[in-house]
Amino acid sequence: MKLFNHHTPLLLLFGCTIALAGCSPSSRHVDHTPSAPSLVVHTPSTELAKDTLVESAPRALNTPDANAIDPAKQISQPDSQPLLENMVQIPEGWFTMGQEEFSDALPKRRIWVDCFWMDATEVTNEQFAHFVDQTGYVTLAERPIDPVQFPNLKASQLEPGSIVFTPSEGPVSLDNHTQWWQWVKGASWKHPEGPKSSIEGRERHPVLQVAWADAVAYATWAGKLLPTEAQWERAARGGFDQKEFCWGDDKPGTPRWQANIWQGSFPDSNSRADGYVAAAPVGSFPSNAYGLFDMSGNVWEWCADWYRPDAYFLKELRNPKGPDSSHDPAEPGTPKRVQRGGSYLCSDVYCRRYVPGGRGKQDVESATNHVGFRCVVLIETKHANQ
Ligand SMILES: [Ca+2]
Repeated sequence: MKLFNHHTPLLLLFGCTIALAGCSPSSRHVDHTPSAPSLVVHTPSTELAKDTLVESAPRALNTPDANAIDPAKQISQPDSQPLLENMVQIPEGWFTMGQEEFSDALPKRRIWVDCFWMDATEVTNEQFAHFVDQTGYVTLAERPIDPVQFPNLKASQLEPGSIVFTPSEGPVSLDNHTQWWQWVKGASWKHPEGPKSSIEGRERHPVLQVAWADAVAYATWAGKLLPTEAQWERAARGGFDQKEFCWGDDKPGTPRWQANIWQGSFPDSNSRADGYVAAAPVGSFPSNAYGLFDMSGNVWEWCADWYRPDAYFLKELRNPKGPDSSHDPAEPGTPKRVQRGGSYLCSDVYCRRYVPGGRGKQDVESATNHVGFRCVVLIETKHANQ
């Protein structure tokens, strides 16, 4: 999904126009779990850690040194939680990746994904707060804008902030995101809707207002990775190969709501038929067949892959990691990573991409209050008697 990025307030301030697109507006299983396996954990690769620095740091608007976390802590693991706690093992196997209704999710291909573990839920505010407490990490949305890059801005215009969904007062055309997205000074993961909001009492809600680099920083600290797009879709489908939804073929709400999405008139009136107007506490809806919660709706989830609309033409069919670089014809030159799963703003009226094959794209510097993430761990299983 493409919305705004950390530069957006500046563009708006100067009256520039930017192209806004978005949310489509944008097995057979082999049980690989031997008895009494020993787990060899693949710690985050140096390649990914470097990638974060190379691709994201130059675009950060503050002074990188002021926000760098201790490298020693980046590769350490949380001090009290076993690595695989609250994670689900996803069996190795082939699955059909892609979905006909989205041009950037074609051609459909048979893809092999090795066994891996995935967080059962999206990363919560409580978990992210622990990470911040341990590392002192400062998210992109909390960082002031670099006056060196924007020397003509007044001091008040350099203050940090982020993008917040703001319902319109009435029905509007769906071709202009600025009617429901606003830059809010002081919005951050601690204040997802702006400085007057807080995460108190929302400890079990997914963390919001995190840019791609923020998600990678958390994952690296936790000894985990962001999922590849193939891992994410393999997990989301829960073994229902080529089904429309993560849970099979039943339409949402028939007979029950299996995901936190939007009901009513978008973006002005949410009927709350599924019980939630905004993000719900993780695990509020039924899990899929693999035991994963909120793989559809609630919040978009960052993936590791660069976004390209032609990514599915790549020849790699086993554990694909996606293209080497980003390209979005709608906004050339803006580096974007893939997001998956859709959010509480998705529906069949606007943004159908809450289905398992739907792809999202977003500027790596963007943070909003409907984007979060979850992590994976790669393992090798060895029989105890081997
Ligand atoms: Ca909802």
